[in-house]
Amino acid sequence: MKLLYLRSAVVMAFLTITATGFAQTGGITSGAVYSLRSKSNGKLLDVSNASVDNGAMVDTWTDTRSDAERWIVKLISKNTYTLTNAGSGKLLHAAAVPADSVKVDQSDDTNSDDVKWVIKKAGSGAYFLQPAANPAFALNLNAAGTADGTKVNLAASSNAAVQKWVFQKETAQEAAPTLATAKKVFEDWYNGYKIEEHKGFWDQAEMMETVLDAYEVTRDPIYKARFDVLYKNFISNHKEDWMYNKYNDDITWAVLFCVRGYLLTGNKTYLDKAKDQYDKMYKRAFTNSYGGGLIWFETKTSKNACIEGPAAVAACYLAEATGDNTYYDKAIALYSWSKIYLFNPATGKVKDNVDLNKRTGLPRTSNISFTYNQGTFLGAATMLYNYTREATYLAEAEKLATFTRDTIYRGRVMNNEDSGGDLPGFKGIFARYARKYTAGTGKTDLVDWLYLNARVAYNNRNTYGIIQTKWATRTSEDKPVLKKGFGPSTAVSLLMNTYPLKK
Ligand code: 7K2
Repeated sequence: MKLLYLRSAVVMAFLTITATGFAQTGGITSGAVYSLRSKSNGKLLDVSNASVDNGAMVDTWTDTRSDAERWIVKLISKNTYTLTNAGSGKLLHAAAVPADSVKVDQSDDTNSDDVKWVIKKAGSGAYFLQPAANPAFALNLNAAGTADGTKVNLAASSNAAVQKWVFQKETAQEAAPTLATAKKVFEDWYNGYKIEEHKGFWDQAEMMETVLDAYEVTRDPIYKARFDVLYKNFISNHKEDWMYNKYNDDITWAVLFCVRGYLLTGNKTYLDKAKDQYDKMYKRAFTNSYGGGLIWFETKTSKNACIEGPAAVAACYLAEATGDNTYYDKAIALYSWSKIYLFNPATGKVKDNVDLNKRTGLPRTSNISFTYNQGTFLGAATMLYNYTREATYLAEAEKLATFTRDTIYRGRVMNNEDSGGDLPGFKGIFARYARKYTAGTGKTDLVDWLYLNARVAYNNRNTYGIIQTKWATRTSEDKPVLKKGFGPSTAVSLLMNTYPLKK
């Protein structure tokens, strides 16, 4: 009797019997959220690039507090668990019958052994994870790599550090996008890149619009105060009259922060500046070549979507701010002219520019599309719909939105426009007008996709809280390069402009 009692006491000390009746591995709580730190390189088990796709690889990465590095561990049968990634909702998965070097990725729940792992104590608070199909193998850090992004795979079970994982219980996090996460990425970007010290023109104008977005959606006076500082800096860097700048689009981007600044704060200085600079820009930029529209750069012949779109939006805002409906007339004229050369209302595609073909002397439209042009035309269609209530504008807005989502990105996370000085900032402009469209028309067709983008982008932040412009690619741990705040501003715009949207 005594022996039996003792033996079961020993057994009880090693096994905890759960509600389901299965023996759990000591120290692991079923249903809890964990990070798994490699005993070999000190980094956390992670879904590569915070992907939500089946088949995405699993690697190890610096702890950035990303949900891609958090796993919900659930007891399935004796000492056997599934590990569900908190970011993607997918399960840690052996990609083939266990053997040396078999890949480990994530997958939907297959209900089979390929998503089940036997968790065994490895001493000193660490554990081994063996694929349920064959415990002769174990989850293994590939080639003892030390860099961020080192993959994991399967290898013959051993006692090596590359197979030992320290389970650390974590508190569940708020999933982006929320007010709190949007404010947090805003602060990390704004302070990390010292936005108030930037001297640029159009990139600074668009970052100032991001500050206005933050004020518009949160009404937190901190953003208004910052905008006032940024406005003063802009004037001190670029003076009161910007006509020395030959880029008509530059003037127009700056007019946008002025007129929106007025509409949001009531400061008349901003409206006066917007009107003065818009009128001067329009006067010099409007020509009858190709039947209308605005010249992009003084002395050149091309008419570009990056001037027609913002100029149509700015005219709508100016009409709103002044009550002068002749600005709406301008917006309608620019928008209608663009439908001939730049924007195909049947597909929703905005092409970049029209210019003279030097050989034939005929106008030729480029075929390339960028998100910022999709965005400003989406904004113009939305604002003209709200002014005229004509169904055509609404239908065209919907085309512009769904072309961007379905044809350019196939419903996936926006992960391009990263080269050069201008392209990295384009997507933030799209996100701004995606909110305007959703809030202004009640159409919800972008909401799920924007949420997907925001969630993945947030989970790809680095330890500085910075999210680079390729939202579906993990941001490296490099310290912010102070001059390059434009690309990282796009995710700030994305989170700020997305969190208020509801389906
Ligand atoms: O060619 C234009 C435009 O049509 C095209 O979409 C982009 C991207 O490049 C330029 S627009 C970028 C300008 C914005 N304003 C300030 C200028 O310094 C900058 O070239 O290829």
